[in-house]
Amino acid sequence: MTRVNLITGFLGSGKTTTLLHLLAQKPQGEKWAVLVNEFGEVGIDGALLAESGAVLKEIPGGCMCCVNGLPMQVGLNMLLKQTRPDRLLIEPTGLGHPKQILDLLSAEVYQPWLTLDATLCLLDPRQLGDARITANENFRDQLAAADIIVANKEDRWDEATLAALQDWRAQDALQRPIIPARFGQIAGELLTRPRLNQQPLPQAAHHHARPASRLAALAPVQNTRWRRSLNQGQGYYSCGWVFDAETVFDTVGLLEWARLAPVSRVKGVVRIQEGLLSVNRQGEDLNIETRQAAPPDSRIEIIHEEEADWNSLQASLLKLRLTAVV
Ligand SMILES: Nc1nc2c(ncn2[C@@H]2O[C@H](COP(=O)(O)OP(=O)(O)O)[C@@H](O)[C@H]2O)c(=O)[nH]1
Ligand SMILES: [Mg+2]
Repeated sequence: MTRVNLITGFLGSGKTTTLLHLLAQKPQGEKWAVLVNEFGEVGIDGALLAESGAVLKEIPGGCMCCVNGLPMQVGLNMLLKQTRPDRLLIEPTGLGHPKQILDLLSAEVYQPWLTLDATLCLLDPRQLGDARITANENFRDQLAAADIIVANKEDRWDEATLAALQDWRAQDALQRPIIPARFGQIAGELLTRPRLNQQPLPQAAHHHARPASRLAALAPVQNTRWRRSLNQGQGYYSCGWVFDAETVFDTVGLLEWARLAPVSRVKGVVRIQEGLLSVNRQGEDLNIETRQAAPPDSRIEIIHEEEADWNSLQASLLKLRLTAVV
């Protein structure tokens, strides 16, 4: 039997950061696996989790329950049957539908294979004050489906944040535990708590559709040293680039580019002269780390509420390459 936890939360709330912290607490002798699903076409979280030692399966390119219904099931089956992990942690995209994923995991075919444990929802309580986010059905469904709320980014809260969180709690009919956290530093023991939430969840109003123009949009910039992929859905747009293993970026220029790009989310794992660098920005929260495990390429992804000027962002990014320019 594999015990499964869903780690949900809106875009940039700290799911991957929390996963890394939880993986570091894996009891010796247990085998853990991670299924990570990203909104963008270019998977970044997999590269961030690669050093954790867990068996990893990535599903990029949109909510796994919608565009990737079948790949998700195939990926899940393979993970369960080939790896037989003691625990499986699933990170759906910040724009994912928790109900469909939970329904799938509760389906009869999986009964002999897995037991659903507590669903943890990462919440950046500052987002409770952003009407655009609180109106988002995914944001609301993620909170509704949770057994435990992890109120993350405590270092960034002010009095208004705390008041918003207290208001939310006062209205929570299930009075679920709210665990405050910094950088997702929570006790691994939370994973072993049972799934208790039986609250019926609304059926998602609409599934993400892949825009017909997606592949067409790729064609004009396709070449051998790098490629770009676009995605859109649920009122969000993403643009990602993958560069080959020989491409090296100017460190300072790249950090400035990531800091100043007029978009809400930037993620990347890129090659620089000194080695490998991960850049992760949510709003004004910017995190930079050097990395050990080397993916063979550099990958960068940006997500925004509107279609941004991808071409000019791309032009400035391309100028930051130090090597062999095609
Ligand atoms: N200031 C601050 N930043 C955080 C905290 N937790 C995560 N972050 C940053 O928030 C950004 C998004 O985190 P990530 O785990 O990638 O979010 P995900 O999209 O939900 O997987 C990254 O830059 C993290 O370093 C926190 O507690 N405080
Ligand atoms: Mg993530």
